[in-house]
Amino acid sequence: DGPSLAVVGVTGAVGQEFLQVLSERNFPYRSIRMLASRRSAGRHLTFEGREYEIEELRPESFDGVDIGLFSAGGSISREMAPAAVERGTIVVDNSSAFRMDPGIPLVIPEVNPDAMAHISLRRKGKEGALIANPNCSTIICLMAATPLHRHAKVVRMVVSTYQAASGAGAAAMDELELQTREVLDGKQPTCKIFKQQYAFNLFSHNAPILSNGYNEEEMKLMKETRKIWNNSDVKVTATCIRVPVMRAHAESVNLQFEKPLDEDTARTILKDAIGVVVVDDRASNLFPTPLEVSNKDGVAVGRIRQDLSQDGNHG
Ligand code: 2RA
Repeated sequence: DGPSLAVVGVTGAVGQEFLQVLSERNFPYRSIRMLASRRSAGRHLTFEGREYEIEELRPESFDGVDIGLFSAGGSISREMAPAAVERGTIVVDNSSAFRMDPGIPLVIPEVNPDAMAHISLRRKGKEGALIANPNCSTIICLMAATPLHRHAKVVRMVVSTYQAASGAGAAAMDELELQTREVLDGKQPTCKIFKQQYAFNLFSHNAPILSNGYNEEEMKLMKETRKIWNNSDVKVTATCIRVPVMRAHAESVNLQFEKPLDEDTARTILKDAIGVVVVDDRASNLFPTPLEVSNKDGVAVGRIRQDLSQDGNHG
């Protein structure tokens, strides 16, 4: 008789991933409520051999719900997550709505589980709680960088991301496929999700650009890293790019440490890190690729090497 669940945004790309992972991990739920907007309410979906009716998301949806998994955008989370918490639900929110709230834990379970240690299902009086899930590009970066940080203290991190269509949702993945077919057929590509052609192209991430010249995606990575590492001094800068790949973001991460860290030690630390797989075959020139890691949980790390620009000899 495990916890009762609610999945908010169940028809979206992440909502579907929630169900996929719950099933893969044999999560011991007692019951699940499938919640979405009025547009999807009434439709049916089958999960683990049972048929469910998708219900319209309302505050009352959370009566008796132990855990609510949210991924329906920031405005829905801002509107509905507090109502769920009031009803005693532990909310895990995938949106950016509460990530930088000082009182809300921003958690990567493999990295900083202690930030949510005070929240337990066996809580007295069933008071609810809210846990914020970091942005995907932050998560994959810190899964690899944190074990190294804990060993040699990162003082500066420079990240370039190569983000897949999946980060922009199911409709963006559909548009990439459609455009690819259209371009190959010599037709004008349909550009609804992104203002420019995406197939056979790449562009600066579609998040709005701020007055400082960074886009919101880059600011998320920079701010969330400081919060998760509980270190406001670490220098972080990022450039986020959208690339024509269906799933799995890729990143280049350059780390400067306070203490010396040689390549072999870094490699050993990464090999031992939870949720990290080292794919670094120089002889065959084989390194992580999005196709290889799609639909897998681990973060694949390769091209591990000293930064020659830092140790005086320039190769
Ligand atoms: C993206 N990380 O890829 C953002 C949101 N999922 O667009």
